[in-house]
Amino acid sequence: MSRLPAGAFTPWPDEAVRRYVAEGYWGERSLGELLREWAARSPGATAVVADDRRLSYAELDREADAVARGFAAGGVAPGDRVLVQLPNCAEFVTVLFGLLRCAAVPVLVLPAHRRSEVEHLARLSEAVGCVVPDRFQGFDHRALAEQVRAAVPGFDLVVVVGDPGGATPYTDLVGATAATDPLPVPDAAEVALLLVSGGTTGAPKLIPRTHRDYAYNALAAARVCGFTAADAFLVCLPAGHNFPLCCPGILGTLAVGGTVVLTRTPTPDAVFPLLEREPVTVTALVPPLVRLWADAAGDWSGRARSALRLLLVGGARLDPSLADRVGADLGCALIQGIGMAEGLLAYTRPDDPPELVRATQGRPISPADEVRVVGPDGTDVAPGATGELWTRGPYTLRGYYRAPEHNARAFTPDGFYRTGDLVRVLPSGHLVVEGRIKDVINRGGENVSAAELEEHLLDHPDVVDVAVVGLPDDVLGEVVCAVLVLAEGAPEPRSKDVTRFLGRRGLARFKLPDRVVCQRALPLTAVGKPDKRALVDRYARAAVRR
Ligand code: OOB
Repeated sequence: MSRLPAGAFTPWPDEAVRRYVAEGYWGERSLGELLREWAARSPGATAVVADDRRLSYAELDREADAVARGFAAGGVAPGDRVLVQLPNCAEFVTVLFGLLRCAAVPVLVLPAHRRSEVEHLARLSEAVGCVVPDRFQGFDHRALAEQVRAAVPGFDLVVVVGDPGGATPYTDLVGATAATDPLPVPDAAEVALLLVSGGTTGAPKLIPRTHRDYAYNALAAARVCGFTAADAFLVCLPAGHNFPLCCPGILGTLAVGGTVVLTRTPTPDAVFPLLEREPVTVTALVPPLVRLWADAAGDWSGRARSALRLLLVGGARLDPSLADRVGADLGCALIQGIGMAEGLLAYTRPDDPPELVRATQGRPISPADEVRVVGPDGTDVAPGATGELWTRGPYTLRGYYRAPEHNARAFTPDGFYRTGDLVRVLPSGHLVVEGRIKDVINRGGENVSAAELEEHLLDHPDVVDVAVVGLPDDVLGEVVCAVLVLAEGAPEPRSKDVTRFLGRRGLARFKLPDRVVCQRALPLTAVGKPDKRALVDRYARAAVRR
């Protein structure tokens, strides 16, 4: 069931579909229809708060319809892909639901992505256009959108939230038509949206999520976290990321009738005054932000602090001593977990013993999640031993978007997703993340693919060989180190020169190396591959952050 190009979506096998439907994991309604139900249930309740905008459920419902009609009038057809690269603002939510409601497929590009990523994702998804802010954090997104429009055939529509320049203003889109023709209603089995993966190979991959699997993801996570209509969820991390979007995030909060509050900046100086005004009860953070908030909590007034009941932490390893500071300094309960845009989500439970909450990454949120822990030979390790996490289930993908070769490696023939994460499982079913075998650096919750960076660096005229590794860091967990081998006689570049080179190639800032070192040759392993472990050992001491 798909209006997408061939190879875009790998369906679950019939047997799994029957089971997930029969056992009630998958519903029949698309996300756009679900919003209609949520709005009918509590039309006057506050759905979205951001900047100077405050939308009730009825208003959100109406604006999403207006956006949908605007896109349809602008020529966006069912199944068309549209990049959404918005900061955390009310329009992120209205545009998301507007696209879902005209059966278009939002591609959730993050605001930090630059030309390299955006152009690649536009080509890969064959997008018909994008929705961007005018500027965000000093960066001109309108200019980037124009570059992509010039480079990618068929990418014609640029909608701008804010000052439109020569492009289509969001306000025109919303006011475009008063028509009441019925909007196309996608089937719940269709792909609703595409998420960007942290990736292990060269360029980022796209993850198709269907209406029914994503709706289930949101609701199951909301249940596990005890979300109710009384909750107000603060979106601190970029809204297009799976964690704040759906784990339970924006969708899980709306599903239970709560309020979604969005902030463009997650730092204490921006967030703490907001917490004074809005009685936020829960938010989701990556570990470096937990540390920042805990350090600043002394300045936090009792009023802001008293509302916050729960903090969700995931995306990267949370040090148990930092976990302790959630209660001590921030005065709220902690749920920690491991999640992935590909699907599987594990969380600790509110009634778990404190030791499990501080030192494990929780257990899968769905009874239908299947988890295997596997050794290098592909067989299950002994109970409690460490191995690679393989998983399948009602909200875990069966294939990346248009990536047949990668899919052949990333999935087993019986549909398990090989996560590349190393875990062990406690008798209680809780997972403990012990590391990873994929070549990714987790920089404070942002995943940087070593291969992607290496490909760019090899294009530097003076570089003949390169290895990108993660070095341990107290604050970010890991930082990015590029080890370069230079051409005979080439001058040793300064770190700045290398990051400028990568910046000019349009790479997101969070991927730029924190440290650049040069060697005459790379150490090799017994099979002749770059010995990354030796490089980490050599440079681990004296790691410096940008
Ligand atoms: C979520 O995360 P992604 O897709 O940006 O990244 C997923 C990857 C995981 O495969 C794992 O390598 C790493 O990030 N990760 C963790 C972790 N949580 C994620 N590594 C160590 N400890 C953890 N607690 O889409 C996502 C992240 C969190 C919650 C929900 C979704």
